[in-house]
Amino acid sequence: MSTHEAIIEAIEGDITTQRVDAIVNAAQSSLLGGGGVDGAIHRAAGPRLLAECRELRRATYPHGLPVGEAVATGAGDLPAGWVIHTVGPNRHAGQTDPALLASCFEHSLREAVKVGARSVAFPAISAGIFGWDPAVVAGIAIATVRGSSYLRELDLVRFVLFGAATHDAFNAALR
Ligand code: AR6
Repeated sequence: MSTHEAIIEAIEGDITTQRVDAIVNAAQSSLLGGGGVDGAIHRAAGPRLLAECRELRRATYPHGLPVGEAVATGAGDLPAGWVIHTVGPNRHAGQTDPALLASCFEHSLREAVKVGARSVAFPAISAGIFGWDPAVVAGIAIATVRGSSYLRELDLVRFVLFGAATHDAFNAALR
């Protein structure tokens, strides 16, 4: 019988330097880059990532990636093997449904398992430019990952947070 249990942890750091199989990008619907963690990931990954995103837009998502969905690409120059792009709900645009944010985490895990990743790093999706309270994001993130059936296929889910306050919020949610 398997006693496998994935580790779920939270650290303070920069997600672009993580040596995990897949990192998750808090993207925008256009998939063509932006500010925040999205900008940092595209800068560190280099032009191959943008080229893959442009191709995804052309071939699969001509109208952009919908909020709550997730899609995987290669990771360009990053140490990770894949980038999983997901679009969080934008509070400033009235997107306040927690189910939309939960679906970002769930669909990202699904994509990770689909490409064969065993370790995944997440940022605090929607807790920056999209205006969600980091403590609320932390609660939804941890509950969704813990409850996900995809967790059985993974060894590690690491939340990589910018700033002590967000890190504290995730540690509180883990306890
Ligand atoms: N590593 C880890 N976390 C980071 C990093 C990094 N390198 N850089 C920023 N963060 P945000 P959102 C944190 O704004 O709220 C973009 O323009 C940041 O401090 O990146 O989902 C996209 O293109 C915050 O805690 O994402 C979209 O248009 C968290 O990551 C929009 O912003 C998320 O902040 C998405 O907004």
